[in-house]
Amino acid sequence: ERRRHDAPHVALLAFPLGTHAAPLFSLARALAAAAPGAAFSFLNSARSNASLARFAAAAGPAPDNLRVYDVTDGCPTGYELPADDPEEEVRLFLGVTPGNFRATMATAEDSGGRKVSCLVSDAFLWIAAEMAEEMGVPWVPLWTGGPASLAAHLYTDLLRLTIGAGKQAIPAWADEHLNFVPALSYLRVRDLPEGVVFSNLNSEFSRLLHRMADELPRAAAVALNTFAGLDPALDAEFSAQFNTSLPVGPLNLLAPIPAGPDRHACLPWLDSQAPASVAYVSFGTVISPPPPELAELAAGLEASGAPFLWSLKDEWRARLPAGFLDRTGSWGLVVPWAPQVDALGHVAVGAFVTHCGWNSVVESLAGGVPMVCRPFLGDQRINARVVSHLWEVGVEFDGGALTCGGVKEALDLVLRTDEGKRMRERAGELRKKAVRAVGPGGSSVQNFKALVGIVTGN
Ligand code: U2F
Repeated sequence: ERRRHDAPHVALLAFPLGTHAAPLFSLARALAAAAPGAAFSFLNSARSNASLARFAAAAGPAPDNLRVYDVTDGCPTGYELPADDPEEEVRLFLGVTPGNFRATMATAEDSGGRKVSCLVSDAFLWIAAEMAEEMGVPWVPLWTGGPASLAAHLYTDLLRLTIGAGKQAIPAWADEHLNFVPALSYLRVRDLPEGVVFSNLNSEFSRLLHRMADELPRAAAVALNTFAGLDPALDAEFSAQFNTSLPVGPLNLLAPIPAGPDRHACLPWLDSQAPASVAYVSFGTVISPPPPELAELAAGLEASGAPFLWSLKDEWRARLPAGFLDRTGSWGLVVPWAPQVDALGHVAVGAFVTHCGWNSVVESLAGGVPMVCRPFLGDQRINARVVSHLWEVGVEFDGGALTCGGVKEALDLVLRTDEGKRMRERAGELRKKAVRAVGPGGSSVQNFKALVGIVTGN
C-alpha cells in the first residue's frame, strides 16, 4: 500500500472570475518551488488560464513539477459573454462543476501516474470540500478577498437573525454598527456584501458564500492573503473558527510575479514626476464606474491638477468627456493596462483611486500608498471601511459615488495636506509590517512552510 507522503500530488482548483485565479496561481508556483518532490496540477478555465499565461510568462518558466490544465467552462461554443453581467460566466461555470474538475483531475492523475493526495481550491469552491471528503484527502481553501468580509460570511446566520434579512433596498438600519460582532464593530450594515442581509439572498453568489462559510471549518487549513497582526481581532476569530488559519500574504510580496512588459511606458513616465505627487487610478478587472461617474472622475482629476496615471480599458476611453485627453495630456497618462504593483511601489505615486478589490488594497499597502476609495460590490465596501476607518490610510466619498468636487477634495487631502502626510506615514508603517511578515523568520513565511507541510502530507 502506498504511503500518503510517498508521492504527493496536489490539485489546485481555481475560480475563474476577475482576479481570483491569479493569487491561487502564484501560490501554486511558490508551493511547487518549495516542494520539488511533489506534483502540482493547476486546474482552471481556458479563458482564465490564457489571461494568467500573460504574466506567468514574465515570471519565467514554471517549476517542472507544476502543470496547468484547462477545464471546460460551460460556455457554449461561439457564445459571447455579456459585458454587463460578470456573474453569467460564473453561472455557466458552476453549471458544469464539479464534473469538469473531476474529469480533468483524472487526466492529470493518468498523465503523471500519481493519485491526487490533496485538494487546494479557491474558497468560493466549497464543493471541493465534498470532493476531498469522497477522495479521502485534505481540503485547503484559499480566501482571496478581504479577511473582514470573510468574517461577515462566517457570521451570516447571526447577522440575519439580529438585523433581519430579505429586504431588497438598503433600509433605515443601514447606518447601524455591527456592535454585536466585536471584530466587525467598526462596520455598518450598509458595508456588508450584498446577499448577506440585504439585496438578493438567493443569488448564485449569496448561496455559494453561505454554503462556503458552513464548509470552511471542516478544512484542514484555510490560507488567506493577509498577514498576522494586520487585524489581530480577525486573527483570533479565524484561529478559533478554523482548524488551522494560515495568513500567508501579502502574496504579491511572498510569491511575487514580475509585471509583464510595461507596454505603455508608465514607469518611465512616473520617473519624470515628483515624489508622492501622482494619483494612480484603477478599478480592477471586473467593474467600471457607470458613465456619469466616469465623467465626474475625469472632471475631478482635471480640476485637481494633480498628475495622474489612469488604467482604463479601451472600450471605456470613448466615454471620457470631449477634449479631456487633449486638455490633460501634459500632466496625465491614460493607458489600457498598467504594471500596477510596480506603479504602487514607485516613489512618485502618492494616492490610489481604487474600487478596493482586495488585491489592489494589499498591493497599495505593500507600496505604502494611501487610498481614495470608491467601492462597488462584494467585499469592496468592507475593504474601503477597513482602509478609511480601521487603518486610517484613506478616504471614502460622502454618499459613496464619485463627484467632481469629491475627487478634487479627496486628492487635495491625500496629496497636499498634513492629514494626507499622516495617512502616508501610517501606510508606510503597515508596509513595514508586511515586509517583516514575508522576511526571514516572518509570520507569513512560517505559515507558508506549514502550508507546504499540510498540502504535501509531511
Ligand atoms: C475581484 O477583484 P478585481 O479583479 O476587480 O480587483 P483586485 O482584487 O483589485 O485585483 C486587480 C488586479 O489586477 C492588477 C492589479 C491587481 O492584482 O495589480 N491590475 C494590473 O496589474 N494593471 C491594471 O492596469 C489593472 C489591474 C473582486 F472584484 C474583489 O472584490 C475581490 O476583493 C478580488 C479578490 O477576491 O477579486
